Amino acid sequence: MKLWIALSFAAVCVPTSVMGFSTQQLPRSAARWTPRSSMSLSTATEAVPFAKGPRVIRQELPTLYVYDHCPFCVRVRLALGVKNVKHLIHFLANDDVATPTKLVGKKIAPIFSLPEDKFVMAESLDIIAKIDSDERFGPTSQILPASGRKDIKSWQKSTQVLLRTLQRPRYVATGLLPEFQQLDSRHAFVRNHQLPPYEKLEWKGDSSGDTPVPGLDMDTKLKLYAEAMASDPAPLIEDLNARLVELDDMLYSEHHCSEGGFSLDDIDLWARLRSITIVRGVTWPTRLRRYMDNLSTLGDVPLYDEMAL
Ligand SMILES: N[C@@H](CCC(=O)N[C@@H](CS)C(=O)NCC(=O)O)C(=O)O
Repeated sequence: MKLWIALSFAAVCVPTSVMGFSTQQLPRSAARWTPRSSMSLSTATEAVPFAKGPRVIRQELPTLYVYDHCPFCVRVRLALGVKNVKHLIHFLANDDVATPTKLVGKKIAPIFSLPEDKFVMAESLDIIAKIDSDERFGPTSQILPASGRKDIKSWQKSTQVLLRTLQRPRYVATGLLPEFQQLDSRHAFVRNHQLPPYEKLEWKGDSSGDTPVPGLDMDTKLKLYAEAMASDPAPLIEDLNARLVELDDMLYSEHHCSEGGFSLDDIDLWARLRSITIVRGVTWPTRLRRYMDNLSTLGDVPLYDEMAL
C-alpha cells in the first residue's frame, strides 16, 4: 500500500454518535440498577447511575481546546458532560503550536478557557477540580474522588503497549478525526508518537545532550505506520479481547467502575477506554460495553464505533 494512501484518507462525514438523541438520564430515584426494598435487610451497596443536574448555560460559554483522540481531553469533556455544562469545543489541529502556546505558553491539550473571568488553565484534573467546585457550573462535588484502587491502574499499565500499537495508526488512518484533517497534522502526530516496540527516544531522537540521539527519519516512521495498518490485527485483537474480560471483572457496575458512585476513577478509565472503540472487531464483554455506552450518553461524548478501522 502506498504510504500516502494509508496516511491521508479523505474526510468523509460519518456519524459518530451512538445515541445522539438521548438527552436525559433517569433521576437517581427512578433508575436504580438494583431495586431496593424498604424491607430489605441486605447490606449490599447499589450501583447508582449519576444524577445529572439541569443544563448549565453561561452567557459566555467556556471553551475547551482538545484533540479528539486525547484521553486527557476526554476526561474534561466527560466531566463537563456529566455536569451538563454547555461549552464550546475547539479541536486543535495536531500541528497547531501557535494556539495553545498563546493560551498557556506551550503545545498541550486540554486547555480550558473561561472568558467571563479571563481565565485559562491546562491540566485535565485541575480543570475538572475547578469545574466541580465552582457553583456557576451547577452543584459542586458531584464527582467523587479517585478511590486509589490499584487493579485498574495496573491493568492500564499492562495494556499500554498493546493499545498504542492498535490505536495510534488508526487515529491517523481514519482521516476523520478533527485534529488530523490536513496532511501536516497527520505527519505531526506520526513524527512525535512512536509505535511499539520503539521507545520515544529511539523514535524522536534528542539533539539536546552531549551525545545526540538521531531518531528515525520521517519516511521510516510513515512506513511503520502504514505497515501497522496493513498488518492483520487479529492476534492483537484476540489478546485485547482477553484483557477486556479481565477488566470487566474489575467493574463494580455498568454505571461506575468503583463502589460508591461516579468518580474520578470513571473519568480516567472511560476516557482511556473510549480510544479502543476506534479498533474494529473488538469483542466487548456485556457489562463493560454497557459501561461504555452509558457513560457516552451521560457525558455526551461520542464513541468511535462508526468509524472504527
Ligand atoms: N497532564 C496533562 C497531560 C496532557 C497531555 O499530555 N496531552 C497531550 C495530548 S494527549 C499533549 O498535548 N501533548 C503535547 C503534544 O501533543 O504536542 C493533563 O492531564 O492534562
